Amino acid sequence: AALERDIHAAVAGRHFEVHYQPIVRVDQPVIAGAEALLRWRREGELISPGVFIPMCEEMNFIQDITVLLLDAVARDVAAWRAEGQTPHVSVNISAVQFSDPSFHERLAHILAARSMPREQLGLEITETAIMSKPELAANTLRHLREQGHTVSIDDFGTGYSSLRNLQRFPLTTLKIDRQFISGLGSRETRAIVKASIAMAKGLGLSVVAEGVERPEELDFLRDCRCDFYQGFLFSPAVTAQDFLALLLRQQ
Ligand code: G
Ligand code: G
Ligand code: MN
Ligand code: NA
Repeated sequence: AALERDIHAAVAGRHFEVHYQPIVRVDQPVIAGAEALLRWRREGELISPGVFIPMCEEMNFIQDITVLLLDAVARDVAAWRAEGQTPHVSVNISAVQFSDPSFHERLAHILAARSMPREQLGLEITETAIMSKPELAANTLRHLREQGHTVSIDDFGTGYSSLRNLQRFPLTTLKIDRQFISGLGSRETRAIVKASIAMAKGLGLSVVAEGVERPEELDFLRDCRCDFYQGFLFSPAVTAQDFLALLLRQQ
């Protein structure tokens, strides 16, 4: 209840920060982009989006949060560009946001107002969000692709995964959920991950493995020809400034 009371003030006062987790090539240690992750700074403490995003959805603040997020991303992208850096950035879109039929139009409008190149922004959507309204989702995805965005299916393998969804919807990227990566000690899980990567690549998708923490996990992903990874092995999500430092360091 205290959190719900404070979220009004937090949205109005923009007490949110965006952190960036590097997304790195598997074949060589080069940063390709980042996943933008929101944090709410409340009384010196960082609160996870897992807590406040559902609250914002219930309280009808989710549009405000999206604007806030894209404002911050556009500002950070512009600052990085001034330093000669143009990483790809992907943002998470919840099922509630994605079920708005005018989502792609609102997004185009916000990005145009902030001069943010659309090719530099990707959207991460869960299977559950796509499958709750498949026809609407197909339509929105088509628009997003026409607008130049990449579209990832997030947390792949955790929902009602249907392999057919990968073929049926105009996606560009598959993100393998971190529970599969932390499970790579098991032979069965290795078989699932290996087959998922092969299948996605066969369908022309690129593949990102999430939650990579150990060198042997990265070795396995390299054997499977996975394209990209993110995880504590390389870096947790860091501030925009620290992310820029990581980009500049690799030149
Ligand atoms: O970074 P962290 O572990 O706290 O993220 C928790 C969850 O919150 C993740 O599943 C992530 O996808 C989600 N999340 C992070 N940032 C955003 C955001 O800006 N919008 C939405 N809808 N979800 C987000
Ligand atoms: O659901 P989504 O993948 O969007 O959320 C990403 C979440 O995963 C973030 O909350 C981030 O902090 C967390 N995360 C990122 N890398 C790792 C990792 O290597 N290990 C663990 N346990 N969590 C991670
Ligand atoms: Mn994500
Ligand atoms: Na994920």
